[in-house]
Amino acid sequence: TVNIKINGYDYTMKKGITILDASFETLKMQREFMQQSIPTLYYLKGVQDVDQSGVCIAEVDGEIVNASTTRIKEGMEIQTRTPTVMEARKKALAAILEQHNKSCLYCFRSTSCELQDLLKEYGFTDEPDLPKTNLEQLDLSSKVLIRDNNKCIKCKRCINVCAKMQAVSAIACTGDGLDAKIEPASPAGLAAASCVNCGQCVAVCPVGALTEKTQMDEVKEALNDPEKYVVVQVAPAVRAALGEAFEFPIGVDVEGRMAEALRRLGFDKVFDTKFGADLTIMEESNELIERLNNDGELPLITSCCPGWIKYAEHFYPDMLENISSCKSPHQMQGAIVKTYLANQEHIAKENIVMVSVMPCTAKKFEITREDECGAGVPDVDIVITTNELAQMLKDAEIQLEAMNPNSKFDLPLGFGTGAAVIFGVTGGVMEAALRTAVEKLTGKDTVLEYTDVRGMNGIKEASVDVNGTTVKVAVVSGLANANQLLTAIKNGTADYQFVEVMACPGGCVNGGGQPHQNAATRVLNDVPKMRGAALYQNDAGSAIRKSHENPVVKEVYESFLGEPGSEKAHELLHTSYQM
Ligand code: HC1
Ligand code: SF4
Repeated sequence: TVNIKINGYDYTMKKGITILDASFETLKMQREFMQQSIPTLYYLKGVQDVDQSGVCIAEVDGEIVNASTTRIKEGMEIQTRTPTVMEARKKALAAILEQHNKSCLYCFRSTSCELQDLLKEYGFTDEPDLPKTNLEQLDLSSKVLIRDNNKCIKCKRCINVCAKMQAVSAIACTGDGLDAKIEPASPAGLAAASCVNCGQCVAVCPVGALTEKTQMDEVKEALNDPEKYVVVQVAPAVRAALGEAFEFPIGVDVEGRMAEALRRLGFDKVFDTKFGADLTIMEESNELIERLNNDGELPLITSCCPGWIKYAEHFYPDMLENISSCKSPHQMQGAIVKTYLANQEHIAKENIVMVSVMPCTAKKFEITREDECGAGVPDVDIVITTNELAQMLKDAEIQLEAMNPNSKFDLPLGFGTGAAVIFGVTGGVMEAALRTAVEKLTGKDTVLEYTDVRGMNGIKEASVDVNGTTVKVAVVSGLANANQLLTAIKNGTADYQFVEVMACPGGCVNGGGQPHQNAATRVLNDVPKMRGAALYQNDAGSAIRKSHENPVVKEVYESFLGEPGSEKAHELLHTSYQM
């Protein structure tokens, strides 16, 4: 350890860490109970270590140093807010601002923008705010994302997350500093650069340079159309994060409040994607059992993540046979709404507008895929992200805090089990599938909690005993981890019967459409883990925790679908992939 002083206070810190790390340590100790005293703009834990923005600085022995690259030494006296430091930060911010298109009033990231926060803190006003000239064209090539170089501050977080965590490299960079040019890897734009729409770049962007293509207006239009019967469903992971946009602490489950809020927005039916997830488990466990019993293609790989599906189609076309043919839960749910529910309620399927609220940007792409129209009309018509829902609620002056925490989803298709809610966190689909598949294979009541597949590790494995035979399973999240595991499977160095893949590190809870948390918050909290814990708690508190025990699922099979894997189930609930 070494002894240092920060702003006159004594600390003993681990040798070799940076000044920035040391300042985060003081925050953890709560000695500096103000805010983070060294700001960051480029730095992001696990994504971007070096912060060259010019704001991440401190004064040591009368000299200004970069806090993200300078390491602490015995006896070092660090000042983080001297007039010289503050002036230098202001200059750096002014240089960034000069290049930035200041359209804050209508920017989707207004109020969750790391640059805007700093500008406010450092006393910038609107007065010298001249419109930016030489505006660059937006990259609108993607179906789901918008890249706006006019707002880019060249932090390179998107490049790192896309290359290192997702093994995609759809965004590239030439040049240095504020003159750097951040561009898609293909001149034809992001969509042509093999982007898989995962939105991890959106999640880490400190400003509004990368955002989802919003569809809030389409939802409002449908709600205002008296001819339309507008149904909404909400993904598991949304309830674990929506609260953050309304000042709830991280990891608070707002399921009930959210159901009431959606009703107030005017939807005709408010459903939970949990129902679709239970249905997915019925179909997918049936597929697993068939493949195990009939020497089918193994490992079976899960199919509910559309970022992963696009990645597989592009990078592993020879493994598409391994991927389950099951549609993802919200697509299955849409197909059931437009058939079973349409019959029950005597509504023409063409008049139903199915809206999904998802933590995910790739879901916006998924609904446009071929073979996602079980009833001859799209299963799902519109996808909005958690962030878009938060915005819509704010626009309608619906306060989540004021909603009833015990409000319920509508029946019948708003009912789901504990197995379904953990879909939203890495390992959850596997655990839910095992709860059903092992019981079906052994005919015995099985364990409920498969703890080996829980936790935030990027690659997890477990062995399950089924009638004396060992079934080996693996769970990966983050596409770079998926890439590693699939390479091992292809090379024959790994051998599994069942694999879960989620594109986003930590699973859907960490999706590209979830509320933004700034760099300091991400250092102090394991955000995906805290959101995941809320889902495990939701499962533990559920009366029914196995998908095959969902009474509504049973009813829908009995009166409508027949058996899992039936012809009707295939027509409505399964899909295909393209090389
Ligand atoms: Fe997911 Fe899924 S869990 S994909 O991660 O299978 O988005 O939450 O809705 O469809 O249920 C996302 C989450 C979500 C689907 C389910
Ligand atoms: Fe890369 Fe995902 Fe962003 Fe596409 S959406 S550019 S794949 S990080």
